[in-house]
Amino acid sequence: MAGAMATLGTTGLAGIGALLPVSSPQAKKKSPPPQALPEWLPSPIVLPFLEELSGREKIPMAWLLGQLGRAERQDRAIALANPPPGDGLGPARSVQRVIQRSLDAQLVANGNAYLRMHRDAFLKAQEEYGVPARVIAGILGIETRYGRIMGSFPTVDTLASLGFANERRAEFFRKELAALLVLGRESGIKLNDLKGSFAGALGIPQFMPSSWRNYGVDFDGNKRIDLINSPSDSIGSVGHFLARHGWRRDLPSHLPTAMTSNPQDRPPQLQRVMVDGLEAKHTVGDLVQAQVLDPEVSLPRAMQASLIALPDPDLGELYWVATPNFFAITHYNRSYFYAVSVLSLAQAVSFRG
Ligand SMILES: [Ca+2]
Repeated sequence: MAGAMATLGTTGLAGIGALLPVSSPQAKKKSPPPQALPEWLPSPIVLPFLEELSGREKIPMAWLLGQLGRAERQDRAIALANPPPGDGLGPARSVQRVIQRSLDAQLVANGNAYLRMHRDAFLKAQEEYGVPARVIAGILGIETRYGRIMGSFPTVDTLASLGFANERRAEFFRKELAALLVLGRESGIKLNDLKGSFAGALGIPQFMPSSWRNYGVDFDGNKRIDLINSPSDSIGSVGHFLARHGWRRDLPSHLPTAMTSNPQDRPPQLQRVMVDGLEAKHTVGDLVQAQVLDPEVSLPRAMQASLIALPDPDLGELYWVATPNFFAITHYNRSYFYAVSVLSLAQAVSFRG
């Protein structure tokens, strides 16, 4: 992915080149922006979409067409967004393996170095948002290995492909394409230079365009939100995102239990305090009553918490008590295993490591 990095590294957000006549000698050679859609995009659907966006956000149609006019259909992104059933969820689906992968020595070493290098931004995010530095470091490590792997899919082309040449979650990707176009218009970021994941996620924290607009913060004080080149902005934005998705200062994210079971033989008292969704629906008091938590546990009885099951082929299921902070991470990526990865890495990294 080094090639992708090199491209992204030169994607400065400084200019407002998208809005003004460009003056660099290289740019002068470029043909004028296209005023029509590429053939593969279905005009009867895309034109009304752009017209609606143009009216709602007061963006000239010509500018929007200019952004999409050279888009190429991203068949690989479409394939990756439509995995065959069961793909990746087969026998390899093991929480112990997920934890082990997150504790990769190189990843942990990179995390420690990143924490030290950007110490001030991490401490500021911790102070402002109440999210521990190591949790933010856990997210950035799992997402992009600290900015090393940010994706090589051209973002405009990718979101247009997933929104208009693909069925699964097309509505979601159309909204993200709209958010990207608005982001480009209001920030001056050159959209056609942007590269990211096969799903359109961008930058060091892999924010979708709507998250960039809603939760991105300027944390290094240069008046621009730059999640591609600025580690500080990325660190602050992750803290802000988690705080806005229910992270609570000074509370634990989870408590592993020592219990395991075969999924078919789940004890009924566990079943009563368990969830399989993305929010806690019980309290610490309920979990004490169900004998999942020790009565001596030093957590407020009224605090929200639920039990979650984490599949493991060797042990059946492992059970963790998950608090709203655990679930805040699942809003970043809707998967228990994702949150487990982040929290495992978070526990392994430190400023002193
Ligand atoms: Ca900034």
